[in-house]
Amino acid sequence: MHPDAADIAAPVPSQIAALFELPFSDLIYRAQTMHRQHFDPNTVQLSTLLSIKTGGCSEDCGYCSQSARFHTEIENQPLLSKETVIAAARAAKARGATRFCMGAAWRGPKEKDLIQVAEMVRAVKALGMETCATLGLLRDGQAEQLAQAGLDYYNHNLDTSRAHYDNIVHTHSYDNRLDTLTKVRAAGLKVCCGGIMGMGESRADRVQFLAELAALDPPPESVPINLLVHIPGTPLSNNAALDPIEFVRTVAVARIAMPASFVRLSAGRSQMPDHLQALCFLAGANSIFYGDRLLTTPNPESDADLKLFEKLGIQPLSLDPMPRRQTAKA
Ligand code: SAM
Ligand code: DTB
Ligand code: SF4
Repeated sequence: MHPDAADIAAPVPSQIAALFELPFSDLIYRAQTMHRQHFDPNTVQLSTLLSIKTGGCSEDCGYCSQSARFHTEIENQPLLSKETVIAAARAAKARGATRFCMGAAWRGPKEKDLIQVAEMVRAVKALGMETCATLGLLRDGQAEQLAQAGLDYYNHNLDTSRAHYDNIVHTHSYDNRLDTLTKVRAAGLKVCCGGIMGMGESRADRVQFLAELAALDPPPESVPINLLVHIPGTPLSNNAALDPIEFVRTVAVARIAMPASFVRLSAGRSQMPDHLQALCFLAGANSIFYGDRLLTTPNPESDADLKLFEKLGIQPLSLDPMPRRQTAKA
């Protein structure tokens, strides 16, 4: 946990709602001021994703290309070999990523799967990278197995408000997700937990969603804010696009509500012009997914991201302990 996190009282929904209502410039000023109290404003953390098991998932999450219940265009892929995963992690490290996140299209891992994933985690950790996994719901003991293998972060998103969740997912519940987050914390892992904007939720849902995240004790160390990627064949494929200014507001409110957390500008960047991404960084986003693929959809090319960073004077975060003011401020 960031040392400041324990001192920060979680904002209640009415306070979060009031932030959303602020004039845009006032909101961005508040977010930027808060950001500068906790982080170097010109440093952004880079995580690379790899889908280690793709498609054929039993769940019915209405946004997802990988549910076996929807007719999408993805190719199913069983669990990758450890060698393939190591090669991808090495390449990510060579490009400058500090964290490698392994994602699997499971409701949750079976015991035999987890043994193999634990081996992958050990190998990626041995490369000197931070490790993250997103494998779905965990049973008792599984988070501990991952922790023992050297896992740093577990990604498990609440995705939206409790009230809206039931409109999007019917095969597991919000409480199932919270239960896995409790197990992850109890095992001593860092929590990566965020959501998807633009799933037809109201602003009140975004308020409740951010209040849920901020009330986790401690708040997640990493908060991915995804913009829905419209996947043909999924129930949400024809959803109206979220107003980009409302998306930036959501990033800014997340920054203020969880001042010591890394806020990741996540899925959806391929659809965002540079100036919209720049506004998100100004609003306090300080992490991205880096590499030309997310799980099943495209992400900006690394070269394009590095060019954008250069234009904005942004440095990638390094795990090297020496560089000045690169990590969260103590
Ligand atoms: N199966 C595991 C689970 O559901 O937790 C891990 C993989 S799942 C694909 C991880 C996260 O990816 C989801 O919780 C969601 O936030 C995000 N995601 C999936 N499809 C998306 C889409 N079309 N647009 C934006 N984010 C998406
Ligand atoms: C997260 O919040 N976003 C990532 C990661 N955690 C696993 C996944 C984004 C997926 C976007 C759609 C796809 O590529 O399938
Ligand atoms: Fe399965 Fe995860 Fe996709 Fe839901 S989000 S369908 S659990 S892969």
